Amino acid sequence: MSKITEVAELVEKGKAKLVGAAVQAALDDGCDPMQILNEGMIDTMSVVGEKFKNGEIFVPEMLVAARAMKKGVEVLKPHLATGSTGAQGKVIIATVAGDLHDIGKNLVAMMIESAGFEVLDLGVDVAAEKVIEAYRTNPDTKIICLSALLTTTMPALKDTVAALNAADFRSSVKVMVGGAPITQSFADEIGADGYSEDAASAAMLAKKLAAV
Ligand code: B1M
Repeated sequence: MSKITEVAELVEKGKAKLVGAAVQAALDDGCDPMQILNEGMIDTMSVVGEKFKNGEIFVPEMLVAARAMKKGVEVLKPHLATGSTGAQGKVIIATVAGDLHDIGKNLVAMMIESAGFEVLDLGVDVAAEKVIEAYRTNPDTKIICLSALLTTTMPALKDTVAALNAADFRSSVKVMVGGAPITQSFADEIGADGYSEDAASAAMLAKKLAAV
């Protein structure tokens, strides 16, 4: 079995205590960190999601798989994040109200940090007012990044962007959105400045938006 397949199996089974060592073994074996992340972890979460959808597993299994992935990402982080933090400016990031998914948001935060930004992570289930309050306390923020991972929290994303669009500071900050159910056309429709599909392209987009 390949080292990456081992990581994938441990993530899927939710073996949080063993994943770190398996990721380290894959790195020691010369595997590309991005490949370990994509094939060993992100693809595995899609498998977990499919199994959940088909009724083969339930919420607790999804939760332990998520915990295991987080442990693996901790070991990968120094190999993925290379930038000098803060040089590009400040970014606020949050998962919107009603949504508890944070793995994707954390990866976006990590890649954006790695691209040289200082990241203020507000966590999950964040109300629009909290995002606005965070900007007011950090008016040097260049970009506000919002994740929504459920179709049922897309309206919360829309409302948060609407609240930001109505704020007096809107012309001083860019708003980026993303998450599995989000598309470019939804981002355009709700009035965000940018959308990207994954964490790596989110970091590239952040650099582009910060330069405008
Ligand atoms: Co949930 N869940 N979940 N879940 N969960 C999904 C999302 C689901 C697709 C599973 C399925 O049915 N196939 C489904 C949503 C269906 C839908 O929306 N129609 C679902 C459901 C239904 C639910 C509950 C409602 C289940 C229930 O209680 N009955 C519940 C809701 C809780 C809530 O939020 N209120 C729930 C709960 C949970 C857990 C708590 C158990 C756990 C989350 C733990 C955690 O995050 N700490 C969980 C998990 C693990 C998943 C799956 C299996 C994996 C999510 C994940 O981490 N993916 C997921 C299935 C799936 O995704 N296929 C599923 C890996 C991650 C790297 O990808 O988050 O997409 P992702 O992030 C990507 C991109 O989207 C993008 O970049 C990231 C990295 O490449 N991106 C951005 C994200 N944010 C971005 C921001 C940007 C740009 C790009 O710019 C700002």
